[in-house]
Amino acid sequence: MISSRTSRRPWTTCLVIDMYLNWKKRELDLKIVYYGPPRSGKTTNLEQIYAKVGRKQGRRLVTLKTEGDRTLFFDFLPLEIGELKGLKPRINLYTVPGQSIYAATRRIVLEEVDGIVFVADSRRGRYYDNIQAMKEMKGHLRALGYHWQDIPLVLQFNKRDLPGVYSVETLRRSLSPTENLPYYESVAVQGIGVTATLKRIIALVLARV
Ligand SMILES: Nc1nc2c(ncn2[C@@H]2O[C@H](COP(=O)(O)OP(=O)(O)O)[C@@H](O)[C@H]2O)c(=O)[nH]1
Ligand SMILES: [Mg+2]
Repeated sequence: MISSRTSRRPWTTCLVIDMYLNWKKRELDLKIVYYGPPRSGKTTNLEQIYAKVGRKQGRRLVTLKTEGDRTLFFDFLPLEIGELKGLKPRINLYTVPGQSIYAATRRIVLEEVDGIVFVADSRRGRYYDNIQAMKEMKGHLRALGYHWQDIPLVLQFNKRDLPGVYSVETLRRSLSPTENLPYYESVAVQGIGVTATLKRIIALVLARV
């Protein structure tokens, strides 16, 4: 199914996508996707998590970047967390590539998702990019047969260190006008808010399991 959807891509692309997305589903093998507009800080979140936890666990952060340091395909970081009822949950973190030409890739990365962190860019001028990315994400989930309301979703308002950013309330209202989604402020480059966001999405995902 994945191959036919990507059949117009080079075979190497198909191979890489198949390799990660057809990862043998084990019990409590959970998939969390970091979604959001281009350059909002999704890859930076994974880099910070890798530095804090992943490296200690002997994990590898797989990032596939183009020359301009932009995410190509996706980033991938598997993590293990403590035992839960005798099982060792494995949390697979993914990011989507932000650039508009990769919409099809973003949909593929969302397949079999268990939880989503939506990384919004707090900067002025990025208001509609955030909203557009949220709209696109819901469209992809619908196309994949999900009710997006059924999937745990945490908002992260990133780049709070920059001057003249939108207020938290403005961002919250634009991205979650009625649903009261949990949200965190963050400065991903400094690691601020990254762990809190991750812990919350893991808790929500495990609560559903
Ligand atoms: N000032 C500031 N820059 C950030 C922050 N988070 C990420 N960045 C920068 O924003 C750019 C895009 O980040 P990246 O993680 O590649 O975005 P992605 O496209 O969502 O994966 C990079 O230059 C990061 O260093 C933040 O909290 N504050
Ligand atoms: Mg990226």
